[in-house]
Amino acid sequence: MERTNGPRAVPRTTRLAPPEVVADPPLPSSRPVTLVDHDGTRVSDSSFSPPPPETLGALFRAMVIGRRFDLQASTLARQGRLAVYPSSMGQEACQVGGVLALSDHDWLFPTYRDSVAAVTHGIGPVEVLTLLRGNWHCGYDPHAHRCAPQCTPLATNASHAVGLTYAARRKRGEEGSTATTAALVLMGDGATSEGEAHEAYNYAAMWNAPVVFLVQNNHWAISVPVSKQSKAPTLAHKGVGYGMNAYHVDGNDAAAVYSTVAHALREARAGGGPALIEARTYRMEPHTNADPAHRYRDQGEVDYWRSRDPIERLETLLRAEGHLDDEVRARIDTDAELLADTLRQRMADDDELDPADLFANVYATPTPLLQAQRQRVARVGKVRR
Ligand SMILES: Cc1ncc(C[n+]2csc(CCOP(=O)(O)OP(=O)(O)O)c2C)c(N)n1
Repeated sequence: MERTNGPRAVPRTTRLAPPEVVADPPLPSSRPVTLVDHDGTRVSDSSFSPPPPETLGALFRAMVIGRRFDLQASTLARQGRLAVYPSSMGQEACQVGGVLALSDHDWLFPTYRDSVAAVTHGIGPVEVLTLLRGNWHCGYDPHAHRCAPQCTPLATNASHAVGLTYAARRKRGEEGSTATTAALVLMGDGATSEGEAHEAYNYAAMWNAPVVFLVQNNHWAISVPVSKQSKAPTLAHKGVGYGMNAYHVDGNDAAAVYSTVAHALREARAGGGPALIEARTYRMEPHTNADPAHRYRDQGEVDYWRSRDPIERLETLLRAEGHLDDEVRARIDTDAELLADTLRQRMADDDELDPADLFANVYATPTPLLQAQRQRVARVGKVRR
């Protein structure tokens, strides 16, 4: 008689195979990769070699120029010339280290926080700030610069990068080109909690997309500390869960960020899969010029990170090793001042902007709601570009 209760007898041929033995994936270390300590001394690392002196010099120069640009942009926001500005002061090692590791075929996918990265990528400072002036377009040609528009919705740039590299691989097959297009996605600690980040990580791993996600863990998502966002031992562990290469790096050490991103991009281009890099750094300024940061974080915390300044750290090393002196430093400062002067001048001289343009290219036939919004904005009048 047939059994009605209990497990069905499985015919011998369809029994489940014994569990496959899989190699343990390498877990990111709780000690971040560091090549230059916060006092400017070298640290040896068994996995990553430090960049050569000329690259260290280029990283330093780009950080000094980036900080001057950032300070000028913050001032322009206070003067009302920009609608808003999210400063990346203190995060220069990430902004610059990631971008200088890109090759000519690669793409950059920045967020609103990553204006210094975009300037380092070679986009004009005025063009980078176009969106933040309230213009309807991003200010530069993404294709010409291989740089996506700065993204405000969190983590959407991560999916765009996966899609772009996947499409580039298909096109490469059709066009017979041999170069692999890789992408660097910049994102914050808070963005790693977004559903879209997880979809992007999953597809990147499934499709073996050559994408490197550089998570700038600056400790705060507006007023929410990272400890209230994630239970993972490090944010890099999130990459392991998706089957990605994952690294945890000192985000105020430009040499370490550069070497790790360059390594991850090389691996990704060679078919080794995507990577998630957590770079631990700090947001020195409020979330934007409109955010009262003193209401949710201690000055002591800010001072601690100020003593870990990424620019001073590399300067100490370069001077100690004879690659930087007062003369070279003064030349870099002059170039940085020139950039700030040009930016100020262009912001003062450029035509006024009509905010009604924001509505011009949305729909062929605008909805009643958009029409009402347009009329309300028109009452405010023109603003300076
Ligand atoms: C999809 C989405 N949800 C919410 C917001 C609102 N928002 C803007 S910035 C921000 C915090 C982001 O923090 P983090 O990712 O750590 O980046 P950071 O600003 O520190 O660079 C939030 C929640 C948004 N822009 N997009």
